[in-house]
Amino acid sequence: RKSLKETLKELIPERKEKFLKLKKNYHNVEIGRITIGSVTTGMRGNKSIFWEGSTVDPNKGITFHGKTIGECQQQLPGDEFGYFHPEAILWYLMTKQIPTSQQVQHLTEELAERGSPKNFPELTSKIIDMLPPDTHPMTQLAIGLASLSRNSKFASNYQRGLISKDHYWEDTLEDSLNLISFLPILTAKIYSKLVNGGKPLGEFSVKNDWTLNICSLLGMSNGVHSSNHCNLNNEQSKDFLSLMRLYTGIHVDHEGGNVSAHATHLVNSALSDPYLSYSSGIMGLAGPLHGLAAQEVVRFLVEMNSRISSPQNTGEIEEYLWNILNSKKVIPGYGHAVLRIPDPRFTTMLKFAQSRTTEFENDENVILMQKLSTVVPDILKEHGKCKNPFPNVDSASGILFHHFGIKDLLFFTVIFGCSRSIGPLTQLVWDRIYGLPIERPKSISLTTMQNLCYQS
Ligand code: FCX
Repeated sequence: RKSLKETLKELIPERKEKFLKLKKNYHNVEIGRITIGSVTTGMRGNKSIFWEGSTVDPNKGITFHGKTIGECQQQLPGDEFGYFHPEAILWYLMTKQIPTSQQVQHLTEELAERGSPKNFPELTSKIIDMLPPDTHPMTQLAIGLASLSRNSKFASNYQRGLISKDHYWEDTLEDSLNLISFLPILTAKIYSKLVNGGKPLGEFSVKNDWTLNICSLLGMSNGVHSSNHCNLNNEQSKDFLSLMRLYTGIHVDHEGGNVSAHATHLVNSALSDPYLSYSSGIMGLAGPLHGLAAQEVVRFLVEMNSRISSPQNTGEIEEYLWNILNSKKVIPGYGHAVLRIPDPRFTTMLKFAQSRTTEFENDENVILMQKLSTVVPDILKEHGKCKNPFPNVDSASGILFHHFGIKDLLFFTVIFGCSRSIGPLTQLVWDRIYGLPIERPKSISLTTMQNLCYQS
């Protein structure tokens, strides 16, 4: 049974050779144009970031090494509901090969061992415990991740001059797998501060897979309701585990240009270790226009339901939405910088809700979420500014977690942050394998742009 690292070792020579050949022989082949528009509207469409794990096609949505979410659900080993484990897509993103169930099991056991309490750094626990309880959970996550840098194999070996460029990838992989494996305990520490005065909500077990450990440590898997904040019956805790598996499986990557991926990749290009790099990614994910939209959507739905008579009342809903738009606010959960269709991650989450009607039929927030997905696009089209009037990934996720008892709005993006570690950290390993240099694009001033315009 070859480990992920041993499998990578065999793949690297051929792939590295292909990369170096392209880099050497095709240095000057043009990829695309950079215009004043690109520079003044957030580098939209500038194909200038090297990224392999996934691509977002405006009209197809996300594909992971070319496979859609549906194809991944069919082809990757998964649970009885067809939801692949994050460990399965981690293997797939890292190797571009569909893992066998044994390989997934092997990686699952490896992550559980790496992430067990005996290996979780005491300093990070103390730092999180010391933070004021009203510190935003995403700030806590960023601080926790940065504090783990003390444990970075890459940083210590690099400082001691013990690794050469050809071996950067190995310590980057080591740190990345440890970071991913530490997330269940780190996430649960942050959550238990929010809802349980910092007292543990559940147990970690090396026998659990990564997702089950997250659920168990959040006190959301059956048998460990050590707090009164959630009272799921067995059926519901199975549903919650499926939701967490589905959610964390499809949020792992969304090509390289989104803020969290881009920041992680950029910071690591300076050889900051994976903990510092992903901590930077999390600081970007904490932005309301990016990952924090997950919490903004839940706040929006709960507040809207408190203002309208029923989640089915189209007239009231339309009036409410126009007020939002006319006061120059955004409707969270809608729009996307690349997508021009409903986000397939949204439709996958919606399908989860629709396949469990009895569970959700009395949840007004879930009903409103579904209703909005039929009303908002036409309003945004009429409003005429938003290039993508359709629901994005954040439209459905938070409200489903909220339904099962994760009521604290500020926490949703932390779960997003658990999943989003997998894609960007995979890219860091390959960035170091390919020996990508520090990133240093040119900047340009308004004067220079004006001169360009008035000359031409
Ligand atoms: N509601 C209201 N107005 C919106 C809007 C929305 N949901 N989405 C875009 N617009 C507006 C923009 O504010 C902009 O107006 P402006 O010119 O006055 O500033 C105009 O439409 C053009 O924006 P557009 O080019 O379509 O979108 P951008 O690429 O600039 O921004 C995001 C994309 C996602 C940031 C934007 O659609 C938005 O703010 N959505 C709401 C927040 C959200 O859901 N973010 C999650 C993002 C995604 F899921 C992810 O993190 O991957």
